[in-house]
Amino acid sequence: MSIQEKIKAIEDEIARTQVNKATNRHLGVLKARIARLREQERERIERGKGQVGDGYAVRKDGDATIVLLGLPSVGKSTLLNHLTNSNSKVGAYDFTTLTVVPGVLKYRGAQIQVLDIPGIIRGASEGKGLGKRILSTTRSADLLLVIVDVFNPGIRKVLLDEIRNIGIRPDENPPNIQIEKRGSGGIIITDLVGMTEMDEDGMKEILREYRYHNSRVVVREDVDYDRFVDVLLKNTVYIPTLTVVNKIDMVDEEWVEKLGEDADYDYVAISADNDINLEQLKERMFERLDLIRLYMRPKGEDPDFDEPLIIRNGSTVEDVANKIHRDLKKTLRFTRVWGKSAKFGGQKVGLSHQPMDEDIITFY
Ligand SMILES: Nc1nc2c(ncn2[C@@H]2O[C@H](COP(=O)(O)OP(=O)(O)O)[C@@H](O)[C@H]2O)c(=O)[nH]1
Ligand SMILES: [Mg+2]
Repeated sequence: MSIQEKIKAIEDEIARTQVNKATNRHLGVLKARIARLREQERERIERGKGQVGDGYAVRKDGDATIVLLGLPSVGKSTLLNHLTNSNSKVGAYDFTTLTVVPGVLKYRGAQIQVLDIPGIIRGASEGKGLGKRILSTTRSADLLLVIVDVFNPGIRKVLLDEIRNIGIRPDENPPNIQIEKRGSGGIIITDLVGMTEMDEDGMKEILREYRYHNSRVVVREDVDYDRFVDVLLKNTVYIPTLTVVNKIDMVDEEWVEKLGEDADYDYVAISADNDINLEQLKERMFERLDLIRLYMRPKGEDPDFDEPLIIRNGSTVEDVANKIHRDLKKTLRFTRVWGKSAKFGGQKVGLSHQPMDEDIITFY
């Protein structure tokens, strides 16, 4: 039986099983099995040779990487061309984009790599037709732009479900559960939250499924079996998304209003072709990426306000030093900070200090 057939067989069993309190655990175990098979399939693809139509390898470049996701003809190439320096082919027919097309968006001093990825959608759930580079490029994105058009915003849910199948958890944080493999002693579970979604026997069954016969588990968050399995999978990645509704030029105001009433999610309504709301989109992308700008001030000189250093919010002075030069930390005596994160201008801070947006920094 191929991996696909095994998955299908388990899915059939799930479909036959009534969902209730009594079957909850069994369903959890079945889903855990599927997740494990899917991961094996991904690993097989990523280990294997690239497939035809795979595109070329795109190096992760710039301060952050954004991947565009959407059905053919929603306007991904158009958006890429209008946001970046790219010159991607736009077609009124499907599948004009056959390779991964990169572009660079310069915004607030940041260089943001934007990638138009073909074919991710149809192939994803079937586990076929999806090249390993497309797979790994998508999984390493810092932000996924989910693009739908005004006529079919409902497809957003389908897109999000598809990327879940390749191990991406859109807009989720990793569950707060620690699992430690040990040499002996069986499975020891410490429940610090009073679990309501799982029970210890169910967890143990799943842990054995994943070869954690001896392990110590500390539960600090009340999650269900699906999210527990995410912790066991080696390759789960947690990526924020931003939904973009394109082609608003094709409908009237009433339609746009109705869209807003129906949507239970946050989105930016644009027209890529007519440059409507693209500035707002850039701002929201920057915000979702959670990047901050730092101005470096060489000793005794003025800060460099032209070229900020771009770094993830929550990064430390140590991260900043490493981004500038690998060896900088060795010769660094101390650091001074001006701005929002400083108690007073020119405060001396240590390596673990977290600068904030538009701080000025001097390394000594
Ligand atoms: N009216 C309108 N048409 C658009 C817009 N954005 C893209 N299109 C058109 O939609 C078609 C498909 O666009 P394309 O960028 O190739 O879509 P892709 O397959 O997702 O890359 C082309 O004919 C575009 O000109 C828009 O904002 N408004
Ligand atoms: Mg295209």
